[in-house]
Amino acid sequence: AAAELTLAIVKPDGISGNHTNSIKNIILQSGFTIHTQATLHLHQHTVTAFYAEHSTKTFFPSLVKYMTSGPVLIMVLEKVNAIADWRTLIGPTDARKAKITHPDSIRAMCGEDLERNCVHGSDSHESAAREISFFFPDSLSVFMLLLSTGRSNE
Ligand code: YYY
Ligand code: MG
Repeated sequence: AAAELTLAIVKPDGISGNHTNSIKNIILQSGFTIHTQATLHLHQHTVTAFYAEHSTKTFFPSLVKYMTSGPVLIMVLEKVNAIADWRTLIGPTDARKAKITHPDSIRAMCGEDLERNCVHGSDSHESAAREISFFFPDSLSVFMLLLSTGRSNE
């Protein structure tokens, strides 16, 4: 099987709570390689564009405030089945529920609740392609990998 790319983000509470190293250890121990990474303090316009699918939801203003409250670590992860496997590792969206149903997940480990859930993961091939090119539009190697898995136009 071909390697696949997905987008992971350590959100502001993950960085400020000093969870970055443990998250990176889990990533590497689970067989992913960190293909690209960048630490950014996101602007509200960037968060609005990234989370466009949620822009009409009632939680959106609060989500934007949270995601702009401090720096985030954005990573492109590479592995066979990276997209689904990273979603499994991070666990359910609601970190409070994750602590009960998926205690070994990353969101159970470092998240707090439905909003402050510590990490992001692309939810599909289509989202991964969109989200990776959103943050790394100029990366030729990312483009080649997306192409090689035949998903550049999804
Ligand atoms: O993909 P995932 O992050 O697990 O959840 P989404 O449903 O895509 O929501 C994106 C983001 O929005 C979520 O990580 C926290 C926040 N959020 C929220 O604050 N309140 C909700 N009711 C749903 C989502
Ligand atoms: Mg999502």
